[in-house]
Amino acid sequence: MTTQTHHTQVAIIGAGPSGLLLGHLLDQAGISNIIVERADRDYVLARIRAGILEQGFVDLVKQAGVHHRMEKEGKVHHGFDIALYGQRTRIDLTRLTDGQSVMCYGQTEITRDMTEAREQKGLPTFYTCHDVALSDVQASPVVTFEQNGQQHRITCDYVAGCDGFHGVSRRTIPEHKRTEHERVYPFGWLGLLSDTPPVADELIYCKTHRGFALASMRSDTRSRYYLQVPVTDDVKNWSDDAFWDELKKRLPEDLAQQLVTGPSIEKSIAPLRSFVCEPMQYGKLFLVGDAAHIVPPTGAKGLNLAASDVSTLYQLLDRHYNRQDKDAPYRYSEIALRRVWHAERFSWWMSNMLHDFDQTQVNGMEKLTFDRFMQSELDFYLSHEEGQKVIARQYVGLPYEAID
Ligand code: RFL
Ligand code: PHB
Repeated sequence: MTTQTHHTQVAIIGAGPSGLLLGHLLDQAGISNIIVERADRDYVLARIRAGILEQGFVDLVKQAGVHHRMEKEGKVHHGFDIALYGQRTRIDLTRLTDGQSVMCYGQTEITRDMTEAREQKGLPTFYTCHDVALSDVQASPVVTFEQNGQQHRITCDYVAGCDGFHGVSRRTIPEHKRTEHERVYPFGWLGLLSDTPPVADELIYCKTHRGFALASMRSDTRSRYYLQVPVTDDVKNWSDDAFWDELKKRLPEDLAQQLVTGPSIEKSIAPLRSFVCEPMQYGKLFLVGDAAHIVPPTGAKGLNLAASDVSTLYQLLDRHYNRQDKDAPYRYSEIALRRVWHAERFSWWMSNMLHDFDQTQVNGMEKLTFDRFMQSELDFYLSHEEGQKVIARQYVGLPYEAID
């Protein structure tokens, strides 16, 4: 069988939000790129994931020129609630951060927008690729794969590994050249999507004696709710009725009475994990987004962190190709990791504070002691403006590092 050969400046592995956003930004800067994706197009477009975008992400989407539907349909959120055993405190993001906010617009929608825009521009994307492999990434990178019985080979200057936690890019870095930091939590999030009006205008994070719950949304007519469940639980154990019954028990009472229920469109359990791979780079291979790090979703940071990696990498590649700064890309890991660790810490902190740790021992402490510490810490932060500011500043997202 003959092999089809291609050449591009940057080969991008993965057509999720990281890969697509990077592809658009590079194209705007005149840098050629090809995306190689393992799944089929419809599967990629059907995935239900994040819902909250930081301003930095929104700005990047505008810079990439794919913002038109997001601006029309996305909803700016100026605050959210934390309900601590039924007692609600509003975190007024806009007041506490001198004017900032977040955007409620689904990852599913932004992925669709970026996919369609890429097709309209005629930028190359290979879907349903098998046996994707990277070689010679320290000198002259090559990406090989098979698609519909045809072998392909891409030669390129750089490879952006945007292929998520289970992708091939991170595993291409020899084990002795990377350090992986990981914490797996003893619970997961059972998510339910339904065409019902959201129970409130803003998000509500609920800590209760029955475990954590989150009331979120995708639009005025589509809700997204989550329940903390044991990591060993199975979605088959949860009928829609069982989900709604449990949610009502975890929402503040006045809201539980107003909750509109209906059939689920999607229901799944996501495990919670904190993970960082250091460094995020090996020669001419860069790890971007979930390929390099995972945060538990409690701080709404996963997708946003992926976007800040994209911003850093894009700027460094732009300097390399358009400003003759040949060494710029080698700064990627050091710059990206600084923001990664901030988001990891915030997401870990929010997760510790809001979940119920169903164990006799947590971090070497009796569960009861641990819960009391966490409750007291959350109480402390919520009870005064300075504490709320600490939460708000991190929730809207720390500024992207300026690259000089
Ligand atoms: P993705 O989205 O996993 O995309 C990776 C792509 O790579 C493909 N792939 C391969 N392609 C080629 N060869 C291979 N060998 C490959 N292996 C994999 C995959 O098919 C896929 O298309 O990673 P990316 O682009 O870095 O994006 C990361 C985000 O998806 C993720 O961080 C967020 O969804 C996390 N997240 C949230 N983030 C937020 O910022 N705000 C939120 O509100 C939020 N909520 C969430 C979340 C994640 C959740 N789950 C399901 C884990 C809520 C949930 C429930
Ligand atoms: C979501 O709507 O999916 C969502 C919102 C906020 C989070 C996590 C998930 O912290």
